[in-house]
Amino acid sequence: MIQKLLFTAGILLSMISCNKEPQTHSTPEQEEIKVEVPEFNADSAYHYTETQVSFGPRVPNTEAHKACGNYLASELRRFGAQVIEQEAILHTYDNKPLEAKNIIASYNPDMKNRVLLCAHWDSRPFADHDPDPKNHRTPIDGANDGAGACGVLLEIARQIGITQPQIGIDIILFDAEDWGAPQFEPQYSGGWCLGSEYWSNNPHKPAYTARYGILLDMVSAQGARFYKEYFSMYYANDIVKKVWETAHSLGYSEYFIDKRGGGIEDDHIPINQIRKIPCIDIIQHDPNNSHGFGDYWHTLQDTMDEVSTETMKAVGKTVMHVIYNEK
Ligand code: AHN
Ligand code: ZN
Repeated sequence: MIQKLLFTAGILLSMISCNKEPQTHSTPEQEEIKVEVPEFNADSAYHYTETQVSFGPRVPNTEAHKACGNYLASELRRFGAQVIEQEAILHTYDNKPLEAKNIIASYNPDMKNRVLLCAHWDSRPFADHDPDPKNHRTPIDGANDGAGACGVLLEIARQIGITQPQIGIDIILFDAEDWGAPQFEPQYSGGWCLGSEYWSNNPHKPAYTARYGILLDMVSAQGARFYKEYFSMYYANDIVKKVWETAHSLGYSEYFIDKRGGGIEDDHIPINQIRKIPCIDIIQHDPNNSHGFGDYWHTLQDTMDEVSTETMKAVGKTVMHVIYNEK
């Protein structure tokens, strides 16, 4: 407000003191300070997504999961991050032990001002929403539900490795998000977000905190729409506003809808409630679907065929503009 008044006063003064064409004068106040934001390469993000999917479903306790976890950690190291692989035995809704690994990549780890970016890297062991009940116990590719958001974060990591923003960044790829109780076992419930819950109780650095967090979940599908998720607005409404306004300023209002979505139990819940870091969830929402997600959700149709570089670009570019504008 004060800046606005000074700016207006500056224009008025220059108009009074100058007798012709005052609008051609450029005062320091009129020069916009623009931050250089590196380009987000959506083809790279697509490639990182495809590579994850090529391992097969990243279901904890499988070889594909182990191999993909090593791939993600080694890529993040290649992009110059300090990487911690946080391993833990976590327990499913029906008390099965899972060999889980959160992958934590830090840039400028000693900086106090930090932003946390996160996604889950595991894929669901059950296609329990598949139209064909024969597929309900089959693990999914999770091209969008898992790999796509990690693909976006890997490309952001690559860019940060080249040009650092003015703040510290942590990128966490959480494990064991998607082993929630399946539809075909209605006697059970819960079991989601085990990796983020573990990290929230056991952060990689004691008393770790960040200004805010941005969780990406299902941000790569063709035609995806992102609505303002309920818990994100409850815990971190200023971040929701900042992200949506940034997206709109970049021409992505078609993707980032200025409407409320429902509340989703996702990795941002333990981050908000246990770690107490205000964290939003950018997650695909389809109001025409009874479950609220894309048609492919928890089906065998969640494949690379559904992945769109355009959607990934809208999200990747938006998140990069947000973090490179922080100081
Ligand atoms: C529930 O269905 C309870 N939460 C959705 C979280 C999720 C699953 N995100 C991706 N897969
Ligand atoms: Zn899922």
